[in-house]
Amino acid sequence: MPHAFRPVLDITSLDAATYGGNPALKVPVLLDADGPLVGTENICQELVRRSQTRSMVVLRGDVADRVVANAEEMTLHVMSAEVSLILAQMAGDDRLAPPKVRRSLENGLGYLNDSVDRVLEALPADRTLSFLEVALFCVVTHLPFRQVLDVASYARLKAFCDLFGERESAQRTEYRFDASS
Ligand SMILES: N[C@@H](CCC(=O)N[C@@H](CS)C(=O)NCC(=O)O)C(=O)O
Repeated sequence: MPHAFRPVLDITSLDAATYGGNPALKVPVLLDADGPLVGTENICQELVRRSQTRSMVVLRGDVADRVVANAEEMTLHVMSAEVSLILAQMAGDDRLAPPKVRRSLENGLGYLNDSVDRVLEALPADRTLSFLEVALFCVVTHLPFRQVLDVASYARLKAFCDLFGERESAQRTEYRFDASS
């Protein structure tokens, strides 16, 4: 479907208009004729609805197995802890974040490293894509990209990322900083 990507170049902006009208001052936001749709999962659900590939995609909560549910929660926790650390870093001092934030991020990654193989086995074998795998790949590769954490010691997660990173979609969407011109 035709679309355009509009980066937010100043993530410290206090103007909701900078974020497509998101009052939480966050990205991503999907803007279409119906107005803004905020939140990554909402946007994923909308894209899956439009693409009519629901049966091939595993969204959060689709799998009852607790190992998957815990990994979904832990992945989102690691993401949000990373955002807190980045915001503190941007404020000039990452010690501004309570020590618990970094510890819980490392604990979460350790948990995911230990469980990732069981998690992948518990996902439906005929899936094309899962929210969990995309989110996990994104956060594990984003941590070193933003120099928040060296993830080299999380060997199972690295193996997962190496494999998932072979997908054309992953290779075409590597992280980069957008510039205004
Ligand atoms: N629950 C939201 C979280 C969004 C989020 O934390 N986005 C980050 C991406 S970098 C952000 O906008 N950070 C800037 C901030 O929190 O000020 C979602 O899933 O979309």
